[in-house]
Amino acid sequence: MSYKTLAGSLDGTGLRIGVVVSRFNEFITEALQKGALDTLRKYGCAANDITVVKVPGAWELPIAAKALAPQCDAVIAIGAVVRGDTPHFDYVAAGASNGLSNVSLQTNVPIAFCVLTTNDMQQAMDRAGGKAGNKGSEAAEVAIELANLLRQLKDRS
Ligand code: INI
Repeated sequence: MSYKTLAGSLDGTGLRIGVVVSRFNEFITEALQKGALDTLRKYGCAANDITVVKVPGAWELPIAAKALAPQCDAVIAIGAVVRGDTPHFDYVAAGASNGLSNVSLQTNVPIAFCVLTTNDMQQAMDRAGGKAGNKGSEAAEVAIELANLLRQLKDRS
């Protein structure tokens, strides 16, 4: 018995990728953005097929991703939400994650979730090019893989 198995490749050629980036905790999000853009280029995405959109904070990522998604094969959403002394963290983190999930399902455009939600700044730095790698780079790989997978799935229907 042989099964048809579908999986997206890491070939970025011809893919249009949107990168939505929050400015809050900018030194973290800039490092994540650099990781994402370097990896997109490494896998063959053309510079003029990549659109970077800046928003003030992680809360604003979903609305910008929703406007950008129809023009893209995949979107990468980048933010850094760092826990403080009040429950604000929980509202911003939940709004960003639920909102981005909803946008992806509503638009059928994959959104790679690169919103760090950390207890402190050190944990964020560790994940933005520090000892835990660069989550922006990982998100770029996910965006390319999912864009190619969704193309295959759409071609079958
Ligand atoms: N936005 C973030 O991206 N990260 C945070 O850690 C953060 N904190 O802690 O407040 C944050 N707040 C701003 C929020 O995203 C909105 O921009 C703001 O509430 C205006 O809508």
